Amino acid sequence: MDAVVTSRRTLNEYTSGVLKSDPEFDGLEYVLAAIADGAQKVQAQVQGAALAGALGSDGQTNVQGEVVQFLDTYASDTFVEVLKDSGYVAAISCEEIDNTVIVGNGLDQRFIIQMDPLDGSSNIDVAVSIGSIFGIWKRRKGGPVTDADLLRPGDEQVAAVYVVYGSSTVMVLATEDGVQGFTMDPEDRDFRLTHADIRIPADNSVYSVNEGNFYKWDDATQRAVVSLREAFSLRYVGSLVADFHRNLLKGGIFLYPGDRSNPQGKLRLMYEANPLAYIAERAGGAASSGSRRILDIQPEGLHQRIPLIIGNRDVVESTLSIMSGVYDTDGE
Ligand code: AHM
Ligand code: MG
Repeated sequence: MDAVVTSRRTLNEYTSGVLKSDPEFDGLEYVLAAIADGAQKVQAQVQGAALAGALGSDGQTNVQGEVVQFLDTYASDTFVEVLKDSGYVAAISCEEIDNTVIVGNGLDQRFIIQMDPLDGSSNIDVAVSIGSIFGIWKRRKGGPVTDADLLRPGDEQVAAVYVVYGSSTVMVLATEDGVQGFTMDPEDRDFRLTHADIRIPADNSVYSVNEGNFYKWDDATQRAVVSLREAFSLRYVGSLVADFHRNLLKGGIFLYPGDRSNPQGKLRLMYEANPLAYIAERAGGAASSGSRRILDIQPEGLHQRIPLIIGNRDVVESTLSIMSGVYDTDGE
């Protein structure tokens, strides 16, 4: 058993083997190593939070007006620190921070990170899977980081990552080289390649949506969800990363549509929809806002919300056709 585990490639072995051959990715391996380091720290904190009395909130709210949990702040501070220390990051935008953290404009600082450091906040206190999400863009050449560097479509990402802290801790990385999943080894805490070249299985079996919002949706969205009900089983964790991860590995569609009170839905374009859309497309899936392919959308604000329909391409397309939406097949 041990021999099998330790023979699996570590994240560092994978990134130094694959990314080093392409100058486009110079330094990205250090950014990914920093994310892995931060994830190890956050995972340890999440596991021990109740024992350390670190569950719950001090009552503060973030830029979205949502209550910030102690672990949200810990995760945000941890990832900002490790990403700064990597030496390759110019700027970090984050769900929990109003304004972008500008790290520096050095020659090596060529990446911009948009992150949700701890996704699924409402599940923190009840031992249900949560996660972290990262979109990675390259800084434009020369000069300080500007809004034009930060507000760029998801199509310009060079990589995207999420980590799910569940019954195991898994880091999923998408680059032009495809989608790879690394599981944290409980012995030495290294991430090892366990899910190579992930493709969303053709057999869709699951739909994931907050059915409690049903009567807030417009008629077309209701019709689309009724049609999914008739065909598939409902699975909804309420942590985007956990719902997305299950559907990526097993086949499925996830929806967070707009509704009467929140026409743009709940999820954020830059650090929730864009990274997961990038991963979904590289795994053969699709992601739409209902009217646009997610990766085509020109962002207007760092914290803007967007409806999200993501998963198996054919089911996303058939769902959109009932919602009268489109998925522009410019994607993969
Ligand atoms: P968060 O980033 O503050 O944790 O909020 C996002 C979460 C997602 O993980 C999840 O998909 C969604 O909110 C669930 O919302 P709801 O409880 O409305 O179904
Ligand atoms: Mg989130």
